[in-house]
Amino acid sequence: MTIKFGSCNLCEAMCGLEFTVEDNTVTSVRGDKQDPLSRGHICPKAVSLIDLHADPDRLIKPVRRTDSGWQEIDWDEAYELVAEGLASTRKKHGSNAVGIYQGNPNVHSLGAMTHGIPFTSMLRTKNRYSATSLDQLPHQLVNHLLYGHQLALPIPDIDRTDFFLVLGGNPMASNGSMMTVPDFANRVRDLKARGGKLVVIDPRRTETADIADVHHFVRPGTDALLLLALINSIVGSGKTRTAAYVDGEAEIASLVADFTPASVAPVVGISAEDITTLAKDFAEADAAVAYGRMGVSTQQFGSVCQWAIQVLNILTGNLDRVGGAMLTDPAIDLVEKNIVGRGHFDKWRSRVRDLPEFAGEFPCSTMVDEMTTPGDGQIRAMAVFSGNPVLSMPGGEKLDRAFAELDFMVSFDFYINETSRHADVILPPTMSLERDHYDLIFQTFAVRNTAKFMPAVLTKKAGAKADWEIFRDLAVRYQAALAGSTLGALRARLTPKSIVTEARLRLSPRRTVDVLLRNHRKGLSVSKLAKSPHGVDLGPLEPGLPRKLRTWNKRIQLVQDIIVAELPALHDLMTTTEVPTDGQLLMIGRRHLRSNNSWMHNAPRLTKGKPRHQLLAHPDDLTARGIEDGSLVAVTSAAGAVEIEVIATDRMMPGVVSMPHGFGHQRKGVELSVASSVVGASANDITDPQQVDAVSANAILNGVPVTIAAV
Ligand SMILES: Nc1nc2c(c(=O)[nH]1)N[C@H]1C(S)=C(S)[C@@H](COP(=O)(O)OP(=O)(O)OC[C@H]3O[C@@H](n4cnc5c(=O)[nH]c(N)nc54)[C@H](O)[C@@H]3O)O[C@H]1N2
Ligand SMILES: Nc1nc2c(c(=O)[nH]1)N[C@H]1C(S)=C(S)[C@@H](COP(=O)(O)OP(=O)(O)OC[C@H]3O[C@@H](n4cnc5c(=O)[nH]c(N)nc54)[C@H](O)[C@@H]3O)O[C@H]1N2
Ligand code: SF4
Ligand SMILES: [Mo]
Repeated sequence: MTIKFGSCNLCEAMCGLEFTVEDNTVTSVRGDKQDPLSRGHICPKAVSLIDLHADPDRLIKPVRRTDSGWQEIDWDEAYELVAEGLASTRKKHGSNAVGIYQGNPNVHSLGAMTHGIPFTSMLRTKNRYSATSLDQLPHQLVNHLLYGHQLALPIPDIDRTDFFLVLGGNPMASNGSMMTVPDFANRVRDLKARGGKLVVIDPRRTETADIADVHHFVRPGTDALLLLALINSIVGSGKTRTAAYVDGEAEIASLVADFTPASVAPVVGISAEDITTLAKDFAEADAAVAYGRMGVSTQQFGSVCQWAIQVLNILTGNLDRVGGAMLTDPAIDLVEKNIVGRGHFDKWRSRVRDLPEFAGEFPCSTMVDEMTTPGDGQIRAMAVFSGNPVLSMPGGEKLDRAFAELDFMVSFDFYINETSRHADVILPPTMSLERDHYDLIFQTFAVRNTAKFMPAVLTKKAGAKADWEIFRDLAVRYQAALAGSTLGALRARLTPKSIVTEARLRLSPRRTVDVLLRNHRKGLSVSKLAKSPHGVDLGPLEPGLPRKLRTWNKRIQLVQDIIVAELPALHDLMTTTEVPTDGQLLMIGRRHLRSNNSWMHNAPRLTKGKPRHQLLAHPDDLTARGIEDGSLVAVTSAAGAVEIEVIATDRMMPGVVSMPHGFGHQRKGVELSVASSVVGASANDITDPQQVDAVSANAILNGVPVTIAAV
């Protein structure tokens, strides 16, 4: 028996873990009390890693779909099929005929970051999609506009703030997002102990609202009005503390002039008095910080919301201030070292709906259009990297059919899920405990600077491959298939760029991390980190502006044309008297501590107990429709309909219903033995791909108008 230390990579919290290992099997998982960031915090998902590693449904070797079912094949055959499938589509129909989707777990795998990115760049397709546009695209766009880099996201200094305003986030269930904050509950306890306040704005009284000092219901999709009114109130009080490197405060004052607390109150659902008090408390706190997540990102005015949150922090002097929001100083600094590009917006547009790209990706809400609309550039083959678009993207049902029509499809996944069931070949990488890990992405968003390298805890099973090995080996076959020649002939034709790509692919993730660490002023290396298995503490967040700005003139321009262009629409929203109309309700999403997006529903530890995929509704809304608590209802939107059990609860704002995503597993050919308690229905069969954030084209997953009726 040995004890090993590492990190959890399932969500953004990066909790330090302590593993007991016997016979190359993890027998227990505990929180690592000595981890400088998570301090022993852990959630039930980390323990379920034991279930996932032992799961007989998990793929170890590649499988191929045949008329008589799935057939296990060896890696060489799988590589040949995939290289040929991707290359022949490209040769026949052009490079844009191959689409790619990079799902959420991509950013949680070191190998996918170091090797998946160079591999996908070899495909040279404009049809790139990722979970970004189902999620934090508005954050990245706003970072790009205000701070000059898509990942330059100021992080709430939760450990030193006096006033924490959370809009549309539920860190008690999600453990924080675009803010890596393990141990959230204790950090809030400490905040209160030093006299600070937590205020939550959410249409559901969430687990986070339960520990807040103040919770306000807000009508879904109207937060932009609330935020503009807060800015209006603060500007009006003359209590701004704007830094010298910020331009545009006077213009902002005139732009928000109409959006007074009194004029937005009826639509937002919060009284003018409460809005004014909130503005005053925020502006007068020594250090305050506003933070907004999924609920204010994946909604109609997602980009305006994320912009207004930054403006609120900036005008109150809380940007770049201890206890406010600051840019991080990770040991591998993706922003400062330009390891990730600064991003670009609307340099080209999508073929069917003319929607803007961001950082080379099109919005997910139009992926199904690009797959199903005939013409030059139509997607005819797809490569899906750790994702499940059929359950995760709006228009899931249509996508399900579209995947079935492709000429070729490959999934990189260790499960046969609702999406990968359509693949011709599935390439399964090893799972998290079988590979080295360093968190390249979430160190950038953490509330404290730390660094940790986790060597693989388990030896991979015979015949298994890590994701980086798959990308490395497949890249060679793909180049060969594209050149239509032998490996030798191909090598003779290598360009300098492809030589660099190939060199990057040959370097293991561990070596890549070592090079990146040594390249930074903190003077760390993998071998130095190996001596600190609990991780290294690099200290609290520190102010660093304007030095850290990546804008061309090292200044922040508050007034952004593409945001200002949305103000008339917000004006219309403000003057609407009925939201929504015709007895409609607004549907929002929900996350649970024991569930993770569309997967982990086969881990016995997580799925035991009560089901939690139901629709939540206010009792009055059910009574008004003659619907009984616990009964089956039909939920219908402009995009489709599903049937699901409903639970009455006064934790919902009247007029709002909540349904989690990632359920609806009962599909033919899905070899995922999920517990019946988590079957449910897919929320994305009723979210509408036609409705997007007008600025960024991010998906709208919250505030979807629906009707409900007894079945
Ligand atoms: N209605 C609605 N829809 C939503 C959301 C919502 O709130 N409401 N949330 C959106 C958000 S924020 C996100 S991020 C997306 C997430 O949606 P997706 O991007 O589709 O990601 P997951 O559902 O996490 O997909 C997980 C798949 O990756 C596989 N996987 C896990 N780890 C690895 C690995 O290391 N390597 C490989 N190759 N595969 C792996 C799993 O087996 C599983 O099949 O959903 C979005 N969809
Ligand atoms: N246990 C668990 N943890 C996770 C995940 C998971 O699936 N399970 N997923 C991970 C991923 S991929 C992500 S992106 C993060 C997401 O992290 P969070 O954003 O913190 O998680 P959500 O539960 O989606 O929280 C969104 C909140 O917004 C509220 N909301 C909905 N509409 C509106 C609105 O119009 N206005 C306001 N103000 N609020 C609204 C919802 O009620 C909900 O409480 O969580 C990550 N962590
Ligand atoms: S909170 Fe996230 S990182 Fe921490 S143990 Fe749970 S799943 Fe893992
Ligand atoms: Mo996400």
